[in-house]
Amino acid sequence: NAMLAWQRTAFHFQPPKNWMNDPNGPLYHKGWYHLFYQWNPDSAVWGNITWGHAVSRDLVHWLHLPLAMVPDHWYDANGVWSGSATKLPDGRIVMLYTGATTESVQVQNLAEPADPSDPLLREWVKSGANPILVPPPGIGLKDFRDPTTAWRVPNDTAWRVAIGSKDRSHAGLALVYRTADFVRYDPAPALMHAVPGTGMWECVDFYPVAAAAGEEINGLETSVPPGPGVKHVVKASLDDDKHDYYAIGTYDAGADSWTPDDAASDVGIGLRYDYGKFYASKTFYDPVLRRRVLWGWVGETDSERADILKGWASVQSIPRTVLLDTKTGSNLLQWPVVEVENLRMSGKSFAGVALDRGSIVPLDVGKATQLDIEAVFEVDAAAVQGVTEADVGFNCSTSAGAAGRGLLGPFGLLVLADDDLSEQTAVYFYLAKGTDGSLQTFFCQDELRASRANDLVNRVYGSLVPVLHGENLSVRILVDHSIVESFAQGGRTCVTSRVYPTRAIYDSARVFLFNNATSARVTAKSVKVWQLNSAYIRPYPATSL
Ligand code: DQQ
Repeated sequence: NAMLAWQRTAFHFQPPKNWMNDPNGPLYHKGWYHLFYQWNPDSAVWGNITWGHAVSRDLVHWLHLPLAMVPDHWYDANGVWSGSATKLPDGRIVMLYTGATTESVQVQNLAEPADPSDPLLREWVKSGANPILVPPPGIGLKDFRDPTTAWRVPNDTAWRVAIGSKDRSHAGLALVYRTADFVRYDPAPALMHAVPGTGMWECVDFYPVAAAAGEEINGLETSVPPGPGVKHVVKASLDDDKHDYYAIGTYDAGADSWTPDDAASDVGIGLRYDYGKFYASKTFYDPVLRRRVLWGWVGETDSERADILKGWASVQSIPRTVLLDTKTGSNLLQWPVVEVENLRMSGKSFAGVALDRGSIVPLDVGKATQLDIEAVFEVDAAAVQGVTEADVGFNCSTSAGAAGRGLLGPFGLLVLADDDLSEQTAVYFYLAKGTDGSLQTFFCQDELRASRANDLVNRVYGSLVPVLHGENLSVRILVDHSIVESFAQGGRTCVTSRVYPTRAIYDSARVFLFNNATSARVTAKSVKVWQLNSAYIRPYPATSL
């Protein structure tokens, strides 16, 4: 079926077939980026979880390798679940992961490469000491999973590892353990952090970000200690609502505890990495380009039946660099890794496109199924001034989407649209204005008209995006067949959608600018649209390495 075949992505990472979920153990080793992932060898739905493995020179082109780990011991018989890699200073590579035992108890296990001198790290050996950690008293046997990358603190030789859980009152939490040898572990005296009401924390991540002027452009290695110019991020994947939440705060290395800068936007109740489909993410430090790179699992929003028909489910997000936004101080910046730009082929530029109220302008960009778009918008200041109140209390997800008309929004782009707009995915800004003159900018992505198929969960996703004085509104959009990944204001707010058009496919896909505001005139100051080449994602064995 040509429609289903079209949905396969061209430059997002995918296994050759079947079900994939969380990214696991990303690391850099001897010239290669390694990605492991939760994979079902048998079908396009979750189950029989093993670790798939692939390597890349540039985080864009991939070579699939043999499975790294399969459920072959009592302590992981029900699944080799998520985990993280740690590179020790002596070159040793330690992989910690969760095993679901024969009784479905969640335990932590240790594995290491059979031959660390193999740049491809093809063979993994599970420790004879497994399991190296079992659920502690007071923690449910099925609420103890997904060890982080380990880190060290000053004046102590022991490594630290965090593990996600929840308590009996439904608080989500991160536990910390200390270990000298990765075999024996002691619980830290206190929790790293807990947030009432947030439920099970899956795939906790913990890492430093640079906060000092001049330093903020680089990522930090995981063991960089707290101090002036360093902040620490805690991320949890909330099992209750399947979103990845982060908060920025301060790590107390003596107590192994962490405190958010702003308690009102704590982990699980505040900011998300992505307001769309993006879950169970994990970062790693890339020593070559001195950056922290984020991977996230982007699942399907079509039916299980459709997944079985097409024979696969899920992609990984484009790897994103993560930095602290030192201009706002209150959020991270996520941006596609720079190597993605090497896929850019022919580009088209448009400048000063006037978007009057209620207008739709087609952009002649040629083929429009694999695109990289950068657009900058300016809203007519007089129009904003002239409005006393507009859409106070606006919310992307409860709004009517791009079809709704407000005084100062929506305006932006339609991608994966067909000529008569019977299908379209809208990526847009929407301004709200209070009677006190305050402006709020929302960044939304509307899937409601993305497809005429009827087996889909389509939503309007999005959130507030900080816009500082004097800034234009800017967006970067990656379109890759069935995924639209969008980054507003340099990556302050991100939204990822899976979409399944039935008409806006192959040569029928188009791009439009639109402005559906009733009061604001908008100018698309600059729009650049590149065709993106397909990445090589080759099966193993490859003829050329
Ligand atoms: N996926 C894994 C778990 C993790 C969950 C199992 C998050 O380790 O908590 O496939 O998607």
